[in-house]
Amino acid sequence: MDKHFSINAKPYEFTFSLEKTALVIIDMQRDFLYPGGFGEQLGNDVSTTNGIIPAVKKVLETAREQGIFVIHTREGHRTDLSDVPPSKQRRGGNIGEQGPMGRILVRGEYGHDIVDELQPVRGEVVLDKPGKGAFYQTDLDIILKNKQIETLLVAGVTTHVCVQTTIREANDRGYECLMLEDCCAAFDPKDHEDSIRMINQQGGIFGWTGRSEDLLAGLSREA
Ligand code: TIU
Repeated sequence: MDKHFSINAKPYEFTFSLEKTALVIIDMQRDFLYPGGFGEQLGNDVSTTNGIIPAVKKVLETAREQGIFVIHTREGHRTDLSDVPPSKQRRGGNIGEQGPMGRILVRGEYGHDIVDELQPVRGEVVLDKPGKGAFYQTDLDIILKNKQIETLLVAGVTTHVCVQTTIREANDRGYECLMLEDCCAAFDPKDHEDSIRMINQQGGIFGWTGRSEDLLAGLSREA
């Protein structure tokens, strides 16, 4: 029997069915979270992004216990960089260059993989994406359709880049999204706060935003 839940969120209560929901964890890769990676090479302070790891871990563990379908995404490219648009190569950081954790944002490199704390387990989808949005040039939409998923719980980094782009793409495709505020981060907290407002404004123009403690509390009481 499917279970339904209702949790406190903005702009109003967020209701969802367990069977039709996926947890999508965006780009929790060493390159964005650990010192020496892509994020830091772009001139950012990674303490803001890696600070969310414990909150994301708690939600991931709860999702596993509850049987919520889990998808992890990774931003990155082929080793020959043939899938990097010239514009991204020019303006997208040092893609392909050697860093302390391997070649920046290249698949198979240590820095490209998901942080130790959030490593996927058997049965979870790992989705490699070349762009910021998780739907662009990936099979995410067909995976969600095959699983009859209608609702996405979204965590990850960075809020204003890959998280927002993915939520906007999902919203246009008819999915209901709850962005987990304390499970997302941007290098600059202002970008994070502005993103929350952009998502839940105008009656939820792109979806809902809420906190993981409300999600976890909601999951312990069926609606
Ligand atoms: N995952 C993701 O957000 N990719 C980025 O490039 N983010 C930046 O903030 N640069």
